Amino acid sequence: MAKLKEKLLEKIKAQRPKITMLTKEKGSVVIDKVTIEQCIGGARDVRCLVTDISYLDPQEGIRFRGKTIPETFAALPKVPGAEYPYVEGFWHFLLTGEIPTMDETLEIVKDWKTRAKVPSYVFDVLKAMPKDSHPMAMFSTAITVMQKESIFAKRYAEGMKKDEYWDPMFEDSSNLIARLPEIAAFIYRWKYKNGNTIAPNPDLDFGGNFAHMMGIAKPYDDVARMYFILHSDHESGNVSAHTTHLVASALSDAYLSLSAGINGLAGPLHGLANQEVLRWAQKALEKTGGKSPDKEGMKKFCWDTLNAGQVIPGYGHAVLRKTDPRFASQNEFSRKHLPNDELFKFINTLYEVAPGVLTEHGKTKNPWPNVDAASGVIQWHYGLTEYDFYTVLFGVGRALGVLANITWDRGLGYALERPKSVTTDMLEKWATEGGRPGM
Ligand code: HAX
Repeated sequence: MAKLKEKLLEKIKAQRPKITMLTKEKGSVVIDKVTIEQCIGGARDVRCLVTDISYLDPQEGIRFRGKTIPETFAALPKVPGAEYPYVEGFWHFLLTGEIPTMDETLEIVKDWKTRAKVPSYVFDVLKAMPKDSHPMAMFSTAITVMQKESIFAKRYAEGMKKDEYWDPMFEDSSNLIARLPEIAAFIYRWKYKNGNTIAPNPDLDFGGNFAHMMGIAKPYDDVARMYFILHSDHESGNVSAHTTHLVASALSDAYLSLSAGINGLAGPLHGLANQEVLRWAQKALEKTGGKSPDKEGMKKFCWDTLNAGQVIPGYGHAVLRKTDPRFASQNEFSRKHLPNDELFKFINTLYEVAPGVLTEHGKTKNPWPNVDAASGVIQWHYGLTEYDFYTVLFGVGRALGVLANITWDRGLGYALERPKSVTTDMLEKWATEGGRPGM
C-alpha cells in the first residue's frame, strides 16, 4: 500500500504548483458567464468545478482518467477466469491515472482485506432500524455511524498541517471502501433473506466477495465488478459527487461526506431511477401477461406515462446528449449473457421507441437512455428482484469515484465551497435592464 500512497503523493505534489499558479496568477481570466436560466435552473453547464478523475463529454460520454469505458475495461488487470477487471486496480487508476501492474493490483487486494472488518456496532444499528426502512437510508446510516473511526477527524483535532490532509483522507477512504461490500450485502440479506447473512470469504477480490456475500452464483461476481466500475464516477457536477465534494469542502471527514452524497444518490431523479425503471417495466409486463409489448404497445405505454405527467425513468440526462456508454456497456453484457430474458427484450424495445416518443413530446434535451435504463434488468436476471436495493449497488460503485475525488480535494487544498445567491427582485431588475451593471 505504501507504493500507492507514494505514487499518489508524488502526483499531488506535481499538481499543487499548477493550482497555485492558476488561482494566484491567472485567477481573473474569465471562462464562463452565468445566465438567469442557469441561476434558477440548477447551474446547468456552469464551469466551476475541477476534477481530473473523470470528464463527461455531452456527445461522447464518460472518460475515466482519459480512457473510455471499453478502453478502461481492456487496460486493467483482470481477475483470473473473469471477464471484468479487479475493482482494486480501478481504484489505483482513479487515484493516480496510471494502469497498475498485476502486482500493484494484488497489493491493494491484500491491503483492503486488512481494512475490511466492519465494526460490530454497525450491524447493531442496522438491526435496530425498522425492517421497512429504505435500503439507502440503512446504507447511509451505516456510513454515518462509522464516523467515530475517522482518522482525519482525530488527526485534525490533534492539529495536523494542511498539506498532510490528503493522507488521513486516503486512509479513511480506503477503510470505507473496503467495508462497503459487507455492509451492502448485510443490508440485503438482513432485509430480504430473513437475516440469513453470509460471512465474507478472505480469499476473494472485492467483486467476487460481494457476489459471495449476496449469495448469488457466477457470473454475478463479474456483474458486480462491471457495475461498481461503471457507476464510480461521472465527473463532479452530479448530485452525489457534488454533495460529497461540498460537504468535504467544510473539512468534514470521508464518512460524513460520503453519507451525504449517498443521500443525494437516493433521489428518484438520480440513482433511484434504476429502481423506478424496474417498477415501471414490471407494471407494463403485468398488463401484457409477462411478455414484452411490441413497438406499438410500448409507444402507448410511454405516452400514457408522459400524459400522466410522469417522466420515463432511465431516459434523459443533464449533460449527456446521446446514448450513455454505461447503458451501452451493460446492454452488451445482457446481449451476451441474457439474450432471451423478457425484461431485456422490454428494455431493447423501449430503446427503439422511447427516443422517438420523447423527441415528439418535445421537452427533454436528451431523449436517449442513461445508465439506469439497463442496470436493473441484469440484477433481476440473477435473482436480485428486490429493486429497492439497486441504488445501494450504485452507491458502492459511486463511493470509489467520490472518495478518490475528495482525497485529491484535500491534496490540492481546494477551498470551502460557497457560491453567491441573489434575490428574485435583483433578477427581475437585471432582466429589465438587460443584465447586471458592469457585466
Ligand atoms: N421523461 C419525460 N420528461 C423528461 C424526461 C424523461 N425521461 N427527461 C427530461 N424530461 C423533461 C423534464 O422533466 C423537464 O420538464 P419541465 O420543463 O416540465 O420541468 C424538461 O424535460 C427538460 O429537462 P432536461 O433539461 O432535458 O433535463 P434535466 O437536466 O432537467 O433533468 C434528468 C435530467 C435526468 C433528471 C431528467 O432527464 C429525468 O427526470 N429523467 C428521468 C429520471 C432518470 O432517468 N434519472 C436518472 C439520471 C441518470 C443519473 O443521474 N443516474 O444516477
